[in-house]
Amino acid sequence: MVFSIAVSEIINKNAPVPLTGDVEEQIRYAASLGFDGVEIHTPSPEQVDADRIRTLCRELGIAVTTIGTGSIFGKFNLSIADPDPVRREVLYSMLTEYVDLASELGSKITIGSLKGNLSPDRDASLDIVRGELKRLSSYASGKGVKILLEATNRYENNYFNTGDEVASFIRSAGFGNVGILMDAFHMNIEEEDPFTCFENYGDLIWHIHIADNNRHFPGGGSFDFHSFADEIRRIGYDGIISVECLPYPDGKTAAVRSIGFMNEFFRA
Ligand code: LER
Ligand code: MN
Repeated sequence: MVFSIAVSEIINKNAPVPLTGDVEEQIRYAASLGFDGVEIHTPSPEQVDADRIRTLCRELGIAVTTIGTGSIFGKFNLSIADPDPVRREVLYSMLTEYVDLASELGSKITIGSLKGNLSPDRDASLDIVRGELKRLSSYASGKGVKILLEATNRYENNYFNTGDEVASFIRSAGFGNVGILMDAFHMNIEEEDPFTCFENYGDLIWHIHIADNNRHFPGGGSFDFHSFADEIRRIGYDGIISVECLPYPDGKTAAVRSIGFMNEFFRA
């Protein structure tokens, strides 16, 4: 199992990123706590110094597990479901920069909040989403990069709210380099049974986010992580589990409490 945590240069106590500020400093801190990986959330991939980050991560023995794109949804209100082709073109060119960075860092990219919302003609809107993901996945494939498509709750996005929905979409579109990102916080809202739902698409789960039901560090709320850990073991998942929680009561405390919890619940 690879234990990872979200880091970002953007300091925002309302965003579910525990370690914020200077990214290199946050990576050092994550490594010092025993994390095996970090996911980097950034609105400006072109400003991330890939050589420095790669060298630092190699020195510390820590991986970059994925690059989060959600902050461009927040900053520019762009999404892969945008009905305006000109805005989608702008977004596509930004996303190719994320893919380039991921390729240099040996990581994946996440499409979560960036899904946006389908318009009332859901079928036509889904065709747009399929088309955008098709060209992005083919660009990413040429760079050896995989894409994580996240199931997020209905209050953030009006489609792909459950793992089943994301799995059927990926399978029917036939994307080879797109997998599912499941997030315990969203699952607790959307899944009929968050402790058995992995059964049908375990092979497609390439990344897991954890936070408690209140989006505090795992163990800081009432989500049943015992049953969740059992489910993860039952499907034989041995991949990345990444903390994406609020910096509550502060980011460092959230990170310390998270790694302690993960060692107790998820180390085999
Ligand atoms: C948003 O709620 C989320 O979970 C992020 O991983 C999406 O980018
Ligand atoms: Mn998430």
